[in-house]
Amino acid sequence: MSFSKDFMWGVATAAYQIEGAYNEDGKGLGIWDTYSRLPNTIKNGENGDISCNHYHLYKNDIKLMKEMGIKNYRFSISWPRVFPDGIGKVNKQGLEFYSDLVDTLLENGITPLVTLYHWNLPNALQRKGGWLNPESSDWFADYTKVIVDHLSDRVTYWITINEPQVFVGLGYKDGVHAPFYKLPTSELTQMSHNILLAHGKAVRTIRQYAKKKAIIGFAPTGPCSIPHSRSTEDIEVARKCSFALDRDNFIFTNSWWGDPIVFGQYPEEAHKALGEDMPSINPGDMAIISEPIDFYGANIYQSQNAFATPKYPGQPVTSLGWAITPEVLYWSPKFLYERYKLPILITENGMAGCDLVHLDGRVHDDYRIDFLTRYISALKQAVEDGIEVMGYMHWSFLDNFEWAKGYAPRFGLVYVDYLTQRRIIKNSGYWYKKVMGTNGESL
Ligand code: GCO
Repeated sequence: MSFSKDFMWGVATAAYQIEGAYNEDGKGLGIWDTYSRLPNTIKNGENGDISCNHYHLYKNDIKLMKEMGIKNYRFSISWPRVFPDGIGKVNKQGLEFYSDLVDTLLENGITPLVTLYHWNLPNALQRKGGWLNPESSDWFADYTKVIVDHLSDRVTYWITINEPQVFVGLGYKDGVHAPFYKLPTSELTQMSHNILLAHGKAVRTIRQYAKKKAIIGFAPTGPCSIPHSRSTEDIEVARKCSFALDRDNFIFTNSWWGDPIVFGQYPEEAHKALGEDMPSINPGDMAIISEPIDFYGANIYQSQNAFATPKYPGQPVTSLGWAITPEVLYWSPKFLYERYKLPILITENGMAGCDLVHLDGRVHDDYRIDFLTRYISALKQAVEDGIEVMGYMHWSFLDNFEWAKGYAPRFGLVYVDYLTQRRIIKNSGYWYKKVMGTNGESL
């Protein structure tokens, strides 16, 4: 047994990282539009103002997708493009953009997977306290309703929130992502609770208003340990590490977010570690948060746990310094599946490279082909061992704006020359075409 016949091969992007057109056609500003202008926040003072100009070039980009044999595309909707003030007045042109995008995808035989929140919170809402405001989950539900009303006749796959671990952890705890805050623990827990409620209310909204069957999940990330050996003991140590939680790291864990969503309760360890700093929970909250979902998304890049997978001198890393640990694409889906018992969708996986155009005009990113061969083979092994995996969305389709790291780290299967907006399919793009076309048999 290998990848199922209906295995979803695809690519992923996020609005702020590729769209550009940050102030066009009635779009409002998000926290990334505004806070990235603060000095000394983003590498080289870069931002997403223009980026890949995908807002204007999406038809070409979709043509390119078709040429590459891409059948599934995970993208995100920019909340401030649709609601310039976050709530209230809808920007018709913003909605039309996403409607046209979906139409163009479908005309080209590509299935859209919509992410509702990939980090660019409307600035107007941040000014009202953002995710700390007790009304934030209702704002998100209202936004979701408008998107569902307009797209659910054509969209089946929905992802509520992308990586709460990272946007809360880096944006509000460590202060290295917009809006660059360092909040106290009690506020971080309350904010988490509000975000979980936003997720749950969005799930309810999609279920209630979708015009056709909806398949819903979210896209978290989290540490995964790789066992030292295949002994039961080592596997259990790695599993335990993969869900462990303490006072300092709780935001970055799998269980802080995954347990409330799937089990309807915060992990026992969280109560112990956080005590009085646990959020205040109103009656009915946990039922909203644990509204049933259909799949568990997972953004998986590297095994990060120093205990089970120690770094060693000369260990191969990507251009962002992330350890190359292919087995993580075996163990992480396995541990997540065995804990949460939901089909897994790999919502992101890929590597940053220092890609460049060679003298022959091509991008010879053989290291990425090597990386992906190893990682996707590990995923294949997981599937062969009975882990239910729905699909694999490569991060990313295009090189793009890598948040605080700017444009230098290139994650795309397609190279972007930001000066001319020319796209060049990298060798890995041609390679991936074959993998998708043979349903993984060519690996
Ligand atoms: C994330 C986001 C993406 C990143 C990617 C590479 O994981 O941080 O979902 O927007 O660009 O993961 O870091």
